[in-house]
Amino acid sequence: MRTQVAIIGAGPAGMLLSRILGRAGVEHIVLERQTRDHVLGRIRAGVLEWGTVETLRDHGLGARMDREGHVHETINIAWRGQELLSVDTHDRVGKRMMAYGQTNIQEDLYEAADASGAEIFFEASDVQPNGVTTDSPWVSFTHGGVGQRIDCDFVAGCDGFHGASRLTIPESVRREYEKVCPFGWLGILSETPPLPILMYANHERGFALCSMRNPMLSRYYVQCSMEDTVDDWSDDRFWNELFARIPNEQADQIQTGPSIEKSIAPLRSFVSEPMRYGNLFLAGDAAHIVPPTGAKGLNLAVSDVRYLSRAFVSHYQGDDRYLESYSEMALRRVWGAMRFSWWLTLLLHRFPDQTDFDQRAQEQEISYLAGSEAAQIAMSEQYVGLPYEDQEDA
Ligand code: FAS
Ligand code: PHB
Repeated sequence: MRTQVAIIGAGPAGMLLSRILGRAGVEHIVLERQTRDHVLGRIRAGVLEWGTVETLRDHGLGARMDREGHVHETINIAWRGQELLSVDTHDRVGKRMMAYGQTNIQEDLYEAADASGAEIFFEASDVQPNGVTTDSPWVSFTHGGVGQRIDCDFVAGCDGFHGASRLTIPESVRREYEKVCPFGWLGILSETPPLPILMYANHERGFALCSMRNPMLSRYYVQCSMEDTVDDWSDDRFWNELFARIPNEQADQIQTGPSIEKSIAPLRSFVSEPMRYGNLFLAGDAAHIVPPTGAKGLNLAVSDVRYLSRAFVSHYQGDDRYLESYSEMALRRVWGAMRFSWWLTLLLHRFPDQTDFDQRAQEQEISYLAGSEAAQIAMSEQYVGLPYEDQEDA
């Protein structure tokens, strides 16, 4: 087979890239290791930066989000057991956030791909980029037991943290940065009305988070040990721990119910530089992982794809300046999100070696946030998403 861009991975990054390239008339083929249903079965992100909302709308992917999504006006931080800091991001920086699950976005992306006839190979195995430092790279893979080859101009590695693309870049070229958190997030979904606000909690027992997916689907998290398994956490234990970490006023608003999904996610910060090697370009989790505290993972995949799709489309219009600048431009935003996510993770979690001094210092920083408009503007502009560099160019 022959195409212009071979996309590895049919998660949010790969499928948004497919959508944007398809609408721009750039030929591409998508290769996905799992089945479509397996990808759709993942429970991941839930909060969208406003730039992500606008990007989805710009590419005809906003209708269901605008019908079913929930616009958040405030970020809320519970602390000292009963205190609640509420920051109105629209009041502070003129932007809001959208609660709309990654699972829904994935469904919308696949529905749009079906409608446009995008070529996707699910259950593609042994996917391997080849010749990426030549002008005629190709991707080899197996599908239905048959060896296949796609000759292309570019390979887009959108295959997540465990994918093959990043490892195609020689170790001598790759610079990797990693910081692993000594705890995880135990998350549940329950078919109950959610707390109307997005609320994080700093508590001496540990972090908690109250979020949503829709008016009858709640998403809650509590910080847990990485030694824990979901079997250690009955629903009763989960609800009791959540209520122990949040103010009574909000706890009284929460309707409990059986969990329909329960999982423990590790927290890590990871960046692999550069995000380009010859004609191989990385986007999304293939190049970076952020702790979910700042709700940046999915949003960074979107910003990478905005920059990368513009680079490919411009190339076929005879302009290679965005190909040349892609890695540096994407990494500027990645590191900005990395720093913000790490700052919020340090502020809200109970680290194993934490002392009473550390706890008081965290509470003091939240108290400072509560009293400082400048501090709230700084937090808001990063949480809702800084402007994209392509918007400044426009
Ligand atoms: P993805 O990992 O989503 O997609 C990569 C795709 O490539 C997958 O479908 C995979 O099957 C496929 N693939 C892998 N190797 C391949 C190969 N060799 N050949 C072909 N295909 C291959 N972010 C948030 O903002 N908030 C959250 O709360 C949050 N929670 C998360 C919880 C978990 C357990 C995980 C793992 C991540 C979470 N994230 C969260 C981050 C997550 O949302 C990612 O940022 C987002 O999925 C990134 O999208 P992609 O880059 O497309 O990577
Ligand atoms: C979620 O709704 O899953 C969510 C919200 C905010 C975060 C992380 C996850 O920071």
